[in-house]
Amino acid sequence: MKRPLLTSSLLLGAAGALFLLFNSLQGCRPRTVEAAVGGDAASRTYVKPGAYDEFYNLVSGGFSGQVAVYGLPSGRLLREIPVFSVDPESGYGYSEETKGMLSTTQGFIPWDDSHHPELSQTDGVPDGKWCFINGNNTPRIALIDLGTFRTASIIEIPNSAGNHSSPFTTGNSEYVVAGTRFSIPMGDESSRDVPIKTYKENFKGTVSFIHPDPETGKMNIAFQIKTPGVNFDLSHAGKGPSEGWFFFSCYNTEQAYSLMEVNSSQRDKDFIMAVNWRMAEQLAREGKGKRVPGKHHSNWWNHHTHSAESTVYEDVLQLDPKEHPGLLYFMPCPKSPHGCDVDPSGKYIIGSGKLAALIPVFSFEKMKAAIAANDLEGDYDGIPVLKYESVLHGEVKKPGLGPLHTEFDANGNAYTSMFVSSEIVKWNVQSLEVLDRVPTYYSIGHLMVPGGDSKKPWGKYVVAYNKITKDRYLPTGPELSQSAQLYSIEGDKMELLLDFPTTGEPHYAQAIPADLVRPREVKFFKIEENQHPYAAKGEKETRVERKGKEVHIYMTTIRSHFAPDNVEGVKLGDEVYFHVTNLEQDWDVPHGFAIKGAQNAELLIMPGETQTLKWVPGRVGVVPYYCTDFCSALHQEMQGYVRVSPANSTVPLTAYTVSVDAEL
Ligand code: K7E
Ligand code: CUA
Repeated sequence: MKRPLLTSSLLLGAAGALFLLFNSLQGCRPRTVEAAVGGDAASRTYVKPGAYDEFYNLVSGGFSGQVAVYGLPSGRLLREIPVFSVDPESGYGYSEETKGMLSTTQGFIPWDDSHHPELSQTDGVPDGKWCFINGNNTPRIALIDLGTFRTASIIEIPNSAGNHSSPFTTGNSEYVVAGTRFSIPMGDESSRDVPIKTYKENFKGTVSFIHPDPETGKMNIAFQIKTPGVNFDLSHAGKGPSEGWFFFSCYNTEQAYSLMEVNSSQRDKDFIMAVNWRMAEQLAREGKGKRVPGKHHSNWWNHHTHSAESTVYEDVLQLDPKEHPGLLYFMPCPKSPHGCDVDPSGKYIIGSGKLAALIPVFSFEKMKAAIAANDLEGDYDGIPVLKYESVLHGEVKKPGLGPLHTEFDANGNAYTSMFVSSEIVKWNVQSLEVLDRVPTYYSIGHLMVPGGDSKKPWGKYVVAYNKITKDRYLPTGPELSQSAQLYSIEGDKMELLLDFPTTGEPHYAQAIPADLVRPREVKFFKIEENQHPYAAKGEKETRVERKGKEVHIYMTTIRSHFAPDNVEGVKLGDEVYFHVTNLEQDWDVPHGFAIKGAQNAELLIMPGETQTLKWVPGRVGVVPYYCTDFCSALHQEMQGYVRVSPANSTVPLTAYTVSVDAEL
């Protein structure tokens, strides 16, 4: 079945007008600020000095490639976690140990675009163990361990391009998903080298189900489902009655490949794709899939060696839905849906058509009934398309302009972000009645309620993550910090409480009570458990070794000196590796390491950890190194020298330390 495309110039004109609206209203200013803020807003967000916030708020950094952690309700920035981009502050991606985290089949990739943090879940509720996030550009998923707030593993997604509808989780984090934004030709070289014009014949999509090991957090791709060539945008797992299903929004069902802003908006409806992942899991288990080319890296942080390890997989298990009826269904969804959200009861699926003037709410029960009754309007590239009217619970009429994303509270209400009309709209999931609306400043993208995409939202707040900041803060040149806004949802009416700037561009975010995260907190690494091959677990183990052109310095740090702090016998042409072990066994006492002229960032070494900086000296002389983190009253004394001699020098390789406790 192919529905007719809107090709008449009249309809194109109408579509054009919608784009104009969509593009031109991005700075529209709602009511005045004064009217929007209550008098007691300050006391409701004030966290007094020394007191803690109630929630951790993990926010995507967008084009920063990282995840930022804020406290709520204060909006205070607590930490920026390096994930997909190198981070000179911590040495992530610069130290020899961390480079492997960013390794891919295309080599070392130092940047990505991170969009959707998703907390791991137990019984459909965030459990405070991990936070996943997608890398959009070079398709990857990362897992952050909330014991350390560090990236613990990263897996590359093969046969994908633009990993956007990712990494949403099933109710017990059996899987996180990755759906490709761009469809592409796949397979061997000759099948990939095809004219772009052959999109319809040759381009396909995939959705992948990634399994994180519950113990180690190491990830592998359990199976991948091949789909028609469309763009996947967002997704969410079913829960409760819809547990076992996954829902993905798709656009560009026109299968356009150029002038997308017009050509991919022709159809009146695109789709929500429903995936029976329990069935897929069963098929995979029964060996029904096919191993197809799909080389990818799975990188994992080994907490004992304090180093990244990479496993390279050559292929991936793929399922073809054409061979397995019942695996995939399409539900028609108006106008280029973006968000795809499932309410806490698991009964309703919300599609948010960016260009639609309503919000369709689908009923899982009706979807099951339509499947059972074979109530189809046809098929799309071999996949059954259910009838819109048959699967619809109802439509939210006139909610606002440019609906993007929906989150939920525990009382049956939904909160939808409206990009074009710059507002949050609250509505009731059962009655579909609009209950309240508040302006956002400006052009909200995602929004987030603590636990708001889970079975049991904690509610209390909704946070808007805005695309445009304009005049909200003191100007800082052409680029302004992006902006988040905190609203109370405890009463019937939403109330603006706080604005706070964010790092990078926030897309999605998650929040969780701090009490659920803190029991796993790691304060330092036990030195006796350090299995780094170049660790020096005491100053007696410090030394220098030459292996041809490589010089390995086994170094330690403790307040307030390095051992060794004088090294001689390094020659031009050598590669010097400083393997620095931080001997401290105390909370919050990292030491830093930097050496003059290093074409590299510093190291920041946590207590009990070993990290390595590679340095290639470029000239003869005596070169200082020092600790970069103000660690004690004698931090400024924490320094050393390396003597670099000409390539033909006969100065012997020696290292010595003159320090008060060198023999400890
Ligand atoms: Cu910013 Cu989730 Cu990538 Cu919508 S997406 S806004
Ligand atoms: Cu160690 Cu400053």
